[in-house]
Amino acid sequence: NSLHDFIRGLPKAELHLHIEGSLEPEMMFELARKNGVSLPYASVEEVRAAYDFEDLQSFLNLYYAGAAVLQTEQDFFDLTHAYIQRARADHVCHVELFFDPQTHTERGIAIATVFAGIARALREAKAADGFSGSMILCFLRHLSEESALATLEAALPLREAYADVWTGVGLDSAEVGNPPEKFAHVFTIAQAMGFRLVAHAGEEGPPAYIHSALDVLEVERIDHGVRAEEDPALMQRLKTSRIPLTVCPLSNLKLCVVKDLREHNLARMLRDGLCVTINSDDPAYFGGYMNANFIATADALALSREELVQLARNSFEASFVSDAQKQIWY
Ligand code: ES4
Ligand code: ZN
Repeated sequence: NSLHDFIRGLPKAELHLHIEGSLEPEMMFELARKNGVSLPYASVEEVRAAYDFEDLQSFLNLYYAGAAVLQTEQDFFDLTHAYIQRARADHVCHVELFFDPQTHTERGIAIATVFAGIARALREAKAADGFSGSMILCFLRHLSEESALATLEAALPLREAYADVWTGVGLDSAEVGNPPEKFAHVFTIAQAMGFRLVAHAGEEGPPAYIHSALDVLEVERIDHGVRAEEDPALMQRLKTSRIPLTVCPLSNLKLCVVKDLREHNLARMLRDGLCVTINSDDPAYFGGYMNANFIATADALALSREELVQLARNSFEASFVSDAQKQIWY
């Protein structure tokens, strides 16, 4: 299929990728054995069989359980290195990856261990073949704002040492019942410190959460945002401001945000002029990395080559790299 080959060869940026969500069952088992962590599954096949989700929470339960096998700096390096290899194979040349320190510090892992392993893999890839990557620290929204503030405070001593890779903060985990405004203070502080800001909004939550992510948190991108379509005024706002949406089609399918990819609103929003991007979210859990997301979406929604090029261009436009670097990429 020549359209599929065309997709594979397109240079792209990935802006919505939870590094803990790139933990493949094989590595999960290997690390569990090495670190003496017990898993509630007997085999890799059993783990894969459990990846049948009803909603975001049913996924998060498994995702946090899986992440418990990550313990050492080398584990975080190996995880990130494996992701980068897969990304490069998909012609992803830039990633702004999410990581969830609270998932690890709550288990007694030092935040410095998490930073060191992820950053070493990103730096090594940059030195080896120019692969570009940065890190967005995400706060878990099911936890308190005090916990988010404590996490930012614990990370601040690392800021200088990781200035080349740690560019932003974000907000993820269980959306409904945990609106953006719960994290107003921590985002105000992060903004004053010069961090770039993003938040998950409008995945399962209502359009009002997208409004408050923009107005209260003052984020520069919306992660998911697919429920924006329910609010015409919001759609107009996203269109005129070119606030990017980092959409994750296979994630939306696996978490039953849509029941069929052919019903996904990605093409409508793209054709309406919004800055829509395609991303993989948690590729080890949702059935595919970047190209799998592009190909499944292109097939389901009959995307044209021009539209696929627009999606790839949008990914660079929406990235947090310098304008000079964007000029080079598109
Ligand atoms: C996530 Cl799909 C999704 N939504 C919200 N939080 C997350 N963390 C990891 N994947
Ligand atoms: Zn996500």
